[in-house]
Amino acid sequence: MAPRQAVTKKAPRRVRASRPRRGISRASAHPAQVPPSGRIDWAPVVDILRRGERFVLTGHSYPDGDVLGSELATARFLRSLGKDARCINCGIIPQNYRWMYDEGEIEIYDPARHGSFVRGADAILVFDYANLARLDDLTPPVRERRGVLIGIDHHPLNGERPPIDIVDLGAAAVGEMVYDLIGAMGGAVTKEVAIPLFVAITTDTGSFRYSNTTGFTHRLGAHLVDLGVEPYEVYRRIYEASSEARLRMLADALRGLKTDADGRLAWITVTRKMLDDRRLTEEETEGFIDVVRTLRDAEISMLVKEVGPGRIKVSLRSRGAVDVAALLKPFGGGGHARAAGVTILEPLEVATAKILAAARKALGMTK
Ligand SMILES: [Mn+2]
Repeated sequence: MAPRQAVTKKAPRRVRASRPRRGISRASAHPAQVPPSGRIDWAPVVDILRRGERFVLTGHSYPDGDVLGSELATARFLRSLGKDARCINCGIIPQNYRWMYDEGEIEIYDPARHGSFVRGADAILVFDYANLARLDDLTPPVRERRGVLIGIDHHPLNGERPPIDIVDLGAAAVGEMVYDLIGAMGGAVTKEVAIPLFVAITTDTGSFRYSNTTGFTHRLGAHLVDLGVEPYEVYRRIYEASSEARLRMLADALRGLKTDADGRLAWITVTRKMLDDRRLTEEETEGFIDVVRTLRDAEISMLVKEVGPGRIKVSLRSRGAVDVAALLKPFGGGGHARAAGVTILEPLEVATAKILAAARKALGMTK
């Protein structure tokens, strides 16, 4: 028999390994009606959130409903514990989420105003990021941080990850994970927290329709409705909020609809000129790809967007046969198997041709 080895060093911190909870038992920690998913060990995060006082909540630049909802719900919960929690993002906040928060509750990162707060925070929580490169302008102060960097995400590994990284690939939205976290903290979800959580979940699941939607998603949605969320109000404010210019630009883009591979591949393009002509900003194309994907035969749907000269954003959606996150990986992109994106620094035609070639190949087309 081998001699027992003496333990001389503390084992390195392994976030996903199971470890004893400090004074929190699962059963008593979750007063809400919907039990947590049980897939996540929140102990390291709970500890940091309990001890810390000042927190930065953020996510990928040009935040979507899942980022905004997750950080807003977490911020409101932390503030209810008397903590200083600020939501600071890069990019543009889409206008159709403006109703969800009070003035100043979500801030756009400004080095002069926020740099020292970010650097000095006890913890920086990054939601739904997939890759730390997506923090954009927040990258320098995050690198110079004094506190802990915590990732909370449901994307598969794609590039640099934070030192504490909580990943649940089974979560339909990061919002589901935040619900779990609040439960692990022993907190109750109030209406003010329920609304952004519902936004996070409904936007990432295409209003509880996409294949990531689970029974848990619906149970949690029902619970949030019981807490006072009005589903149609949320839907109306997010999806029935088009300006006339946006709808006309969608019409312009749809007139240019193209298909390939016997219709298994479909895409539309939005050029810088189209945006400028209608005086629209790029985030106003959110949802365009959902119109393309309604095509019966389109296994891959694509939105190609010229956000600047030689700066092309491509979004892909898959019916399931093709893993579009894998398809975009060689280009530095990422996301989920059925929804992924990438930014390519090439002229529009070149970027489009490259992605089309990769998509045709993924569909088994030989040329
Ligand atoms: Mn998400």
